[in-house]
Amino acid sequence: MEQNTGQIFEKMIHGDRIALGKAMTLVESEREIDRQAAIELLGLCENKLSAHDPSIRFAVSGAPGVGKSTFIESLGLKAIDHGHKIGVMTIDPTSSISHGSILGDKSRMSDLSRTPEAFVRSSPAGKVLGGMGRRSHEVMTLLAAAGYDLILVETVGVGQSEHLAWQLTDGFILVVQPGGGDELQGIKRGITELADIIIVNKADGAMTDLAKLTKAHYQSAMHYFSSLRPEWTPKTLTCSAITGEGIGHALEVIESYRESFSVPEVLTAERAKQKTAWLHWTMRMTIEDLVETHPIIRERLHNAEKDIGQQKGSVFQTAYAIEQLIRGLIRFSDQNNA
Ligand SMILES: Nc1nc2c(ncn2[C@@H]2O[C@H](COP(=O)(O)OP(=O)(O)O)[C@@H](O)[C@H]2O)c(=O)[nH]1
Ligand SMILES: [Mg+2]
Repeated sequence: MEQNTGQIFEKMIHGDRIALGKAMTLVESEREIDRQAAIELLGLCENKLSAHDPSIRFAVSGAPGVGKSTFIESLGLKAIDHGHKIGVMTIDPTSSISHGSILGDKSRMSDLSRTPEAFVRSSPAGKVLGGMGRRSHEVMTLLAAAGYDLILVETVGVGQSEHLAWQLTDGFILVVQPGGGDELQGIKRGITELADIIIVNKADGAMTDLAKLTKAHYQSAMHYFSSLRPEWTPKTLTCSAITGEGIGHALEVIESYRESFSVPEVLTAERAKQKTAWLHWTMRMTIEDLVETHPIIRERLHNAEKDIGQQKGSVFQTAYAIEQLIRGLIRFSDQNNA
């Protein structure tokens, strides 16, 4: 296995897309044997990136239908013209979140997907929180090690997951469409506050003027927020992902963001924060998994639900008893390992 992992690594860092695809499948696999190989592989990537990490990683967020995928395609193609290599992560539309109602993001990016300088990964939904999958941090690591310098993660744009997307990436791009305030676009004020770059998309045809108005609205709203990054003042711009108008400017802003971010101290500190956030999150997921799949706990929960349905017993007492059970199980394994 070890040799195999080394081979995959060597191939993927030298531009072999099949090897990179294999690496991604490996890190997304839940099989124990794959997990071990994935950890080895990720270690090699981490090592390489600690010497030089060429990547900047953005979350691309916004309500469904505002044009995130179309924007990524348009921006990605433009960025490739400027010599970038683009890595994109999206969620498989057959996921439980979108109920298959959202057109496959990868099919929205068909030109980009076909370009050798781009790699578009549609991750299985599995346990995802609004676009950050359990393995998103790993996939970003693989993309960066393979030399993709502009990494874009399309998120689904729901609630608290945006905060996680913000924590795990270098920058937060919020895509909105002309008209309406945050509320009308289904965006919580908190999300606007996270944005480093706000893109008012669909600034074309009859919507052009309204887009300018919307931009002004966001620009004045931004004055009331305190900046979350001392080295950057959030920017608002308009563009059309369909006509390409304004996409060049969006790329310039992204490049200047990258410059402000590429100061070694800033980058090192930010990446350390991201790793820590990811560590905590992935541990929480593991604990949740262990608790939910433990046969004894599962049975107790199942019985508790039945009791609640039949108005039997006290829910507080039941919760307390299960809590004690979980504590007991952890203590028991502690003693075994001591
Ligand atoms: N007029 C116009 N339509 C756009 C633009 N960008 C995307 N759309 C359309 O908006 C719809 C949703 O786009 P999509 O990229 O799938 O949105 P997402 O759900 O945010 O990823 C599609 O019908 C796109 O063709 C744009 O710049 N101008
Ligand atoms: Mg999309």
